[in-house]
Amino acid sequence: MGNKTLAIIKPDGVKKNVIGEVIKKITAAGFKIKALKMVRLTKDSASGFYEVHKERGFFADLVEFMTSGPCVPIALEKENAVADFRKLIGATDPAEADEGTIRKLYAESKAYNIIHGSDSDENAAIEIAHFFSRKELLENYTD
Ligand code: FUP
Repeated sequence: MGNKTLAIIKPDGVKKNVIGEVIKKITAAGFKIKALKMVRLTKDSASGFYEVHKERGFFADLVEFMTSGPCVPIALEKENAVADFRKLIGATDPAEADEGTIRKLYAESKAYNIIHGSDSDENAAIEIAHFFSRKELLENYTD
C-alpha cells in the first residue's frame, strides 16, 4: 500500500477562489503536503498528463479546460493515500459524489470537477514526477 498521491486543484477551483477551502479539507483529512505550486499547463503538458484519455471524445475539451488558467498540483502523503484521497474527493461526476466530498461541495459537472486525484500508486508516482522534480521532493518524502 502506497503513501503518496497527486492532487490538482483544477482551473475551475482556482477561478472560484476556493484553493484555501479545498486545502483545508485535505489537511483536515490527515494528508500532509509534501510539495505544492501554482502553474499554467501547456497544451503538451496537459495532453501528456491525460494521455490515457486521448482517444476519448472529451479529450480536446479536457485539454482546453486544463490549460484555461492556472492550477495547483499538490504532492500528498498519508497511509493508503490513493484510496483515501479518492474517497475524500468523491465520484468523477459531482452529481454522483457523496455528501461532504470535495466534488460534491465545490464542483459543477463531470468536466469541471474542480480536483484531480491519482487512481493508483503507480500513476501517483508518474503524476508527481510530472509536476515536481526529484530535488523538489527528495527531502520532503519519508522514503
Ligand atoms: P477521475 O479519475 O475521477 O479524475 O476521472 P477520469 O480519470 O475518468 O477522468 C479524468 C477527467 O476527464 C475528469 F476529471 C474530467 C474528464 N472527463 C470528462 O470531461 N468527461 C467524462 O465523461 C469523463 C471524464
